[in-house]
Amino acid sequence: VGLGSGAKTERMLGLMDRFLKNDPASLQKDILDHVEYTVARSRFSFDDFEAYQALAHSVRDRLIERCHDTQIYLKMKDPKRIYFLSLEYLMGRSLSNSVINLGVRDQYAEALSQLGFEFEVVAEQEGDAALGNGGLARLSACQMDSLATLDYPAWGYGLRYQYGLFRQVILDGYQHEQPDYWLNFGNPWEIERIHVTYPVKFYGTVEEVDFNGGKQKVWVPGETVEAVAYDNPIPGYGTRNTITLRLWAAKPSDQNNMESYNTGDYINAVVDRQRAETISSVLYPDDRSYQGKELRLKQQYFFVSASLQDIIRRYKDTHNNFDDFPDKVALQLNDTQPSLVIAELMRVLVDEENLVWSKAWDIVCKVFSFTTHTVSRDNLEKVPVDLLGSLLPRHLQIIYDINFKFIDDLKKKIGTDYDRLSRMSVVEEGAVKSIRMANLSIVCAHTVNGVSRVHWELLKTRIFKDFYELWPHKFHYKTNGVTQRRWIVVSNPNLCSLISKWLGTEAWIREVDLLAGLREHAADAELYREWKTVRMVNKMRLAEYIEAMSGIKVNVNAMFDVQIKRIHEYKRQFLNILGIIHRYDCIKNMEKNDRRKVVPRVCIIGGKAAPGYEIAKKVIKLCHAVASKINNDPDVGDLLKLVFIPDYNVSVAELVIPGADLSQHISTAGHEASGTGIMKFLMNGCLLLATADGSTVEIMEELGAENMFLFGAKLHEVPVLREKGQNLKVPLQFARVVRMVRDGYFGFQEHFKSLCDSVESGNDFYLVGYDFESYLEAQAAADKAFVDEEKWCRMSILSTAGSARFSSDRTMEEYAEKTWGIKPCRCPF
Ligand code: CRA
Repeated sequence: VGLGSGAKTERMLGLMDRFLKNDPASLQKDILDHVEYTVARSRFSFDDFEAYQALAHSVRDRLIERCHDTQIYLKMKDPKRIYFLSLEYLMGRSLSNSVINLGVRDQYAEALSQLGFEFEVVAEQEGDAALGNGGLARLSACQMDSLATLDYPAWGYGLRYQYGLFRQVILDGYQHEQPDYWLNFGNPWEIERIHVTYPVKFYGTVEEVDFNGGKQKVWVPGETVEAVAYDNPIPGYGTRNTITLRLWAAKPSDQNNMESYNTGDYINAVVDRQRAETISSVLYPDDRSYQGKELRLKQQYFFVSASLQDIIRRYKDTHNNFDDFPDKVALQLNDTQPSLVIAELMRVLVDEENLVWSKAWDIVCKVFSFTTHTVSRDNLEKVPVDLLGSLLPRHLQIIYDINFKFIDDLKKKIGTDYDRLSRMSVVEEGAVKSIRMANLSIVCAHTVNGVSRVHWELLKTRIFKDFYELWPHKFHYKTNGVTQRRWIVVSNPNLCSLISKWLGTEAWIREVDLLAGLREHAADAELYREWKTVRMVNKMRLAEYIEAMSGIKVNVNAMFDVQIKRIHEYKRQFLNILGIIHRYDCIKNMEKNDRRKVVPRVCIIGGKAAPGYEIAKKVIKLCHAVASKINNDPDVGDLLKLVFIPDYNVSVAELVIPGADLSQHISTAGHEASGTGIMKFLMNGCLLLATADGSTVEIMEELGAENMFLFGAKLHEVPVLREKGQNLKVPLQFARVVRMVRDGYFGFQEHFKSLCDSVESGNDFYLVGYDFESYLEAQAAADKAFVDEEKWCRMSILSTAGSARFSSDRTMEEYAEKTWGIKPCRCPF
């Protein structure tokens, strides 16, 4: 495409009127065309789901148009691009987000209404795209939205799993996992690119061949699988820029065992080919630990190899050597899951492009940046050498070579401190010899980012202390953020209008710092009135959902107290439930008259437990056991309800968060690298009950501690308290509520035994007992604030006003400027 010259640009602009039109009449015609020709239903008779499909295809047309324009423009400008590599993305639904970012929400709503459909009802037909587990995966999705909105030349790469994160079904209070075959009814948000495919190779041997008078290592692979691209357009808000999230699916390759077709075993040959597809079939459902599993390693390499081939192909479109590669390409490793790409890029440069090792290594070290999301060494990813050696023999050699040179240099710097050398080595000796993927990433990346300031401190002083002392300049942090487009504009439209009204502009949707302007109105009685109305409408919507889902009728005037996130011991849902038991116990033991003073609460808990995580599953069961006791106790009535929301996912979050009064982020200090759920609640004016962990510390600085309910052991106290173990003083109320569970007050005595054991003194690693007292105090402070409606409302407004810093727009700007060295490139058409 030879744009650039004046005449051609002119011609291009002349084609403007060829763009799809966005007035309601044109949209209506588009929708009906898609009903008839894409969905293949009569335009005189179609239901909500078919309306959704047609609508989605009509939006898709617009996305494709913008995607093409963006790519054409970027190709012309050839700026440095950021390639974001992540094995997980939690996109949720796309319809509402897309039409809002395209600026055509109201036009579509009108077009639909003339056809007799309601936009909200149609949008509800969409299922979630859940190609990820939790925080890390939703963070990737938020960051893609920000990259598009801020006009950065970015690509996301990932895997197109056929089965996303399992669906959680609760039977008798126990979690059961059901496969999420999300592609069953087609996926209008993706574009299959059958011409964008790459072979990905596995197994085989490494041979030495003569080359240029010397020896050259050559990998002779044993199996080839084809990677096919599926493009998911990500539209920016207030810009024509639409970037691409390219996900790879595995297909059998024609390069495989052609000869077996001649051996007569035709059926088995076909079945064999189909096995290739299993590589991209299923997402691993654990969000913190990775065991050395061959399929997972295959997924990682498959994704990395296809992405890199694509990136290099694009680079080579305009360059004929690798000299400018670091000036044109930034590669971002989202945790260690894509880290094999380091060895893969070395292999391509040295074995295929014939660069000398030192030149290749120089390039590799300039292009990679690495973000770690982990706080504990135990959770760092390791790959057994045997496994890697059999699947990717050449890569193992390359990693050994990288390590050999690294250790050699290191010895020159630190001498023969063998303990330190062995801690820092990329190769871990031991019962199972393994590759430490984090060490590999740090050795090669020019920048290592943490995800909050506290996390950065932990990286420097604990997890990667040795590396920090060697290369202090590499270590930084970019506090996580979430996108206000999804978490206010899409999920809380009433609050969105209210904010725009009081700020006198919608500009905050792109320039999020403007939100701070709400502070000026934090004492305005009129704003209080409107703010409360919006919040009440959201609570009513949530109450309806709760009733439809569980049959429980809740009092909308009660405080809605929410904890939704993955179930983990360190996130301490157990502490929350024990607090609820304490509240219940207090109500039971009160005189009837005193009960009038109790602040009514609806406690809402939701989240999935990893399928093999027994103790987390017991927490879910306990929640149900306690709920069935409390919710059916006439002494308690509306004063206390406990609701478990099943199958927590992005679209459930969009409903629950705007309706929450109080939200809990109560991990033991030092365990949450950042936490991003808290930022969504903050944006929606929900008050926070939290420990000083992860990004909460920065939120506290922004809001002032007086506008939150903080409690619990501080980061530096935790190790000291753990030391004390058995001798740690635990409050009496704590012993009492644990005993109630232990003695079978809620039934299932045997089942809950190990759960109770896990918080017994001497055993209580997560300090549930120690923090219980200050937790109850924080809860009491929340009760007190809630009855002072004005105070609560002011704190709520200040929460939204203080949330600007926790937008992923800020995070992406920091990355662009400080880590990737990229600039916005805005499509002018
Ligand atoms: N589980 C951290 O635990 C953090 C997100 C995103 C996590 C969270 O505290 O907010 O990443 N870590 O940075 C992770 O996935 C592999 O490690 C998470 O989501």
